[in-house]
Amino acid sequence: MLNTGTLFLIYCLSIGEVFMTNSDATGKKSYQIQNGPCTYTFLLPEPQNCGGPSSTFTNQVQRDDLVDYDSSVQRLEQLETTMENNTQWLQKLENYIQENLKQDMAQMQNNAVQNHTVTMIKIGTSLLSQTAEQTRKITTVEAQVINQTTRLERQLLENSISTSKLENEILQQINEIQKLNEKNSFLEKRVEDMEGKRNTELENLEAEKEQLKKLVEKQTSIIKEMEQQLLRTSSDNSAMKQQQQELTNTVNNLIHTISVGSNPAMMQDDPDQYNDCAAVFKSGNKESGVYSLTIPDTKQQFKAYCDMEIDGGGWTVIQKRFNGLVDFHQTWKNYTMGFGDISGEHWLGNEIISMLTQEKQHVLRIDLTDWEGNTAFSKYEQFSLDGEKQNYRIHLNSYSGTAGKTSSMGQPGSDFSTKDVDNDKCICKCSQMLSGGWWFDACGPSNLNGVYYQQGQNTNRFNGIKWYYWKGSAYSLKATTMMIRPSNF
Ligand SMILES: [Ca+2]
Repeated sequence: MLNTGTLFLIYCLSIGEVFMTNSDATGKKSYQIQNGPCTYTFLLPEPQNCGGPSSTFTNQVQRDDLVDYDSSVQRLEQLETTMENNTQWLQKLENYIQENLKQDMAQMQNNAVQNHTVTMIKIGTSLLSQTAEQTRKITTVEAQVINQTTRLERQLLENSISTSKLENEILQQINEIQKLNEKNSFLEKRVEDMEGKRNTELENLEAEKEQLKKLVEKQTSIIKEMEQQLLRTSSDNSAMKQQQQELTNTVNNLIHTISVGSNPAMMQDDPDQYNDCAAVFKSGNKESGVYSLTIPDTKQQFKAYCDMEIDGGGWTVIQKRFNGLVDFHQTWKNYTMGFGDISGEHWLGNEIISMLTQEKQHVLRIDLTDWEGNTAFSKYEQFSLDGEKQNYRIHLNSYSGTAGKTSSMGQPGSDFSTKDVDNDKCICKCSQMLSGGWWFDACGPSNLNGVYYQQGQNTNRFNGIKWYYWKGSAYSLKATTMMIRPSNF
């Protein structure tokens, strides 16, 4: 006889792991089998009194011998029947289990396949979505790359267009420069031609200038010669006049001597006593003419013309002009010592004038005559000349007279200048420009020692005998007299 529990366990072990057994109140035992993810629970009946009764039974056989034999046989038969039933039941159970197992396995396989499929689908879906994402990103990147490429291409195109434009412009500029160069060359050639012509003209002009210069030099020498001739003539004339004047003076003196009788104060007999014409006048000699005088504090004699008629007389004439016979374009030395004809046109001399006016205060009177017969005078109550070291600087004060409301002598006084000594205030040389020696300023409104112009030629002359505030700057006067007299006369 087989124990059904043992068989069952053997079976269960063959298909899985039996891991738990329990007995419940009915005496049945439960078994749990784990097979993969499945757990099976079985309830099996337990055999009762199988061990103990066997010894009891053996004892009863021995005691009763065959009394209970019949009952034993019956019992055995019952047991056999039970065994068969159990075997059948086990077979059924086995079948059932096998059926269930098959189904479970199929189910499990199905589930597994489904799970795998789902997982695979999930993985596939995930892969697909990732692929889609990657694809989308790639597409985006591609689009960006395309955009960049397009933009770069466009820029390249624009750059190439700009380059073409610039090239065109450069070509145009080069053309312009070439044209300008051509023009420049043309102009340079023209300038060279013109310079050549100009040089030729200049050479011609230089030659003409040289010729003119020679001509001018020749003319100048002729003029100088003529001037010398004129001077000779005029000096002859002056000498004759002087002789005439001396003769007249002699005659006058004789007449005077005769008329006066034996007058011991006669100037000509004792010139040491008279330093100027005022003294002569006061001595009783009231006749205008040439007198011999003595420089104050010396025995140096000099001759002077005395005007004894104008404005009370007693005037010592220091300058006289009336006919143009004496050249007043003289040197410093001549103006210092005096020149000309005392009885005619002359300059008394800066040294004598300086000595006289420094010795005592003097009045200066200037009488002027124009070519229309008008006369005028200018008078300065104070007049003096410095010495030669101060360039015979003139000092004037207290102007009055009819020859202009304003003095034509510059104030304050100027230094004396001659053609060879320039002391004026002009960057030019006034004496050389205006002729004569004078107290030029720059060059000032007067010059009574200018060129003597005859009637009809005396206007529009800027280097003539000028007294601006009477007749203007371009009128050359006919006659002038400058004379001095002590203020206390
Ligand atoms: Ca000068």
